[in-house]
Amino acid sequence: MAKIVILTGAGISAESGLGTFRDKDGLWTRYDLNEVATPQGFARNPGLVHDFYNARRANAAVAHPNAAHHALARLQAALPGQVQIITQNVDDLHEQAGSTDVWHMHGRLARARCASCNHRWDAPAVMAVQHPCPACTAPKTRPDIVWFGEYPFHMDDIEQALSQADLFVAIGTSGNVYPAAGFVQMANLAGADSLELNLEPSQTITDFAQARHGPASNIVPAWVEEILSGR
Ligand code: BJW
Repeated sequence: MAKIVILTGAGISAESGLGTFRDKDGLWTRYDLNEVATPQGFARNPGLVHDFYNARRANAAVAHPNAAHHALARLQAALPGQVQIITQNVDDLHEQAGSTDVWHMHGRLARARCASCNHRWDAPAVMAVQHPCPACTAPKTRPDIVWFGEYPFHMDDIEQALSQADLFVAIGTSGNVYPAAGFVQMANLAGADSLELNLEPSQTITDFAQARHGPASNIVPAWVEEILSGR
């Protein structure tokens, strides 16, 4: 049974109104990533980091999946057990579209974590560091997000899926951030075919066997239709 491993990034959610990081007007042009997306930044100013993620949680709460998220959910439903979605995104638009078993390698806005005992729980709309952990009561609440210098989630499962992939597809990701940017090389080493679907050529374009460029809401449904019609 053919295995398709799909990596998504901020570009797939751009047409749902959620900002990307490195495009013109992207989040990193307005915020200093060292202050809002590192453990050191959180230690220096947890209030600033919570403000950043509380605002992103509020934006994500009113966002809806677009045609690209729906197309991937359709592909998963049509090929049960053959399509694994790995996302770098912290929104839940894949799940809202009906995808199941999505690996959020950089965490989720919808979850909170205790920086003291690692307990996790559903995030309230507005979080603050002082909120006591439901398990150990420490006032060390943080977003359940993977920041720079931290180890991404699901890496063992991801490495195994890539080693068994027949096709690796990266959608809406600039290829700037590791380890995700290295997945195409891991899939290539495993003998998989590879396809980039992005607005423009990414940093890792030369590692892909094939590429199509344009808005995700156009090129992803078109690709899914081709797969499902056997073309
Ligand atoms: C569209 C579109 C449309 C627009 N349609 N497309 C030196 C060398 C190599 C590595 C390192 C290094 N120094 C440090 C590192 C490691 C570091 C890293 O990679 N740094 C780089 C900046 C160099 N990585 C880490 O620290 C990671 N941990 C780690 O490495 O642990 C050790 C380890 C080693 C080996 C194995 C395993 C582990 C952790 C990284 C954590 C990233 N965190 C962030 C923020 C938290 C989440 C959040 O707040 O949301 O995650 S950073 C940010 O970038 C976010 C994203 O998930 C991530 C990737 O961004 P993405 O999705 O690619 O978005 P953009 O904006 O970059 O690109 C969007 C693309 O979409 C563009 O190409 C557009 O063209 C396109 N697009 N509209 C289709 N409509």
